[in-house]
Amino acid sequence: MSGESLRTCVLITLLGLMLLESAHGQHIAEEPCSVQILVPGLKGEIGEKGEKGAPGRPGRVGPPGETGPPGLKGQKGIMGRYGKMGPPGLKGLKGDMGDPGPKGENGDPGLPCECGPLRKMIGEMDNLVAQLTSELKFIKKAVAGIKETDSKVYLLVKEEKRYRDAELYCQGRGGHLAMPKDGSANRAIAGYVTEAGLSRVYIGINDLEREGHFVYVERSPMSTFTKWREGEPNNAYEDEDCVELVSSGEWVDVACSLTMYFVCEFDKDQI
Ligand SMILES: [Ca+2]
Ligand SMILES: [Ca+2]
Repeated sequence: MSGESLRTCVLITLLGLMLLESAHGQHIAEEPCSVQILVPGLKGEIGEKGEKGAPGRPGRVGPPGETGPPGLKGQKGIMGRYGKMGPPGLKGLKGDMGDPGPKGENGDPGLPCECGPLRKMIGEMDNLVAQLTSELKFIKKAVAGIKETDSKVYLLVKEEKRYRDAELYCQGRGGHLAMPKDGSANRAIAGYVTEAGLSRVYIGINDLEREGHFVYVERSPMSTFTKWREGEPNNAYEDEDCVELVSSGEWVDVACSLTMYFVCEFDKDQI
């Protein structure tokens, strides 16, 4: 647009505005003028309703819906294939023994027997078995193992016997009834008796040969060590020539015919 026509346009526009002020609502004559008018015009009347627009874009994906009520149970499926073979089961209980079979035929006649040596061997074996049985019985009756000092081994025998039989029993195993010759030996024997829950046992002291003259069961004279309970030995009823040791370790003279448990002693050198 040239400067001339711009000027014309502005002039026309200004003229139009003046006309607008004098005659409101009057249509302004159209002019071939493309210059934008910066001053806003008055609000026009409401136009007619336009045509329906094109459909909008699809909305965003909504959140997952809640779980619905369970539907009806479907029909049973067809049977599956056979499974693999399982591991072998546990061994069953042993069955009853069967009936005895028929008797076999007689064997060939044997060679003549040289029975003398065999009988001798069997006899020796019988003796050995008897000896072992006796040893086993002895061990079973010995209470709670053994007790020992530096030179002696003590064995408590839980079998009630009279004094003489008890000494014979100990002698049969290479020992004697226990002869406590000092405080430590006496304490060892007393402790043994207490641990076994017993109250009294025979020990190897007596005055069988000469009343009031006590000696060890091996006939050796008494050492200086004694452990008489107060008031003992008293030779009650003039019939107490044997000695028991009570759990406190004290000695009491008693009748030799009493039966009670006893303690044997063995020299360590001779075991
Ligand atoms: Ca006496
Ligand atoms: Ca007495």
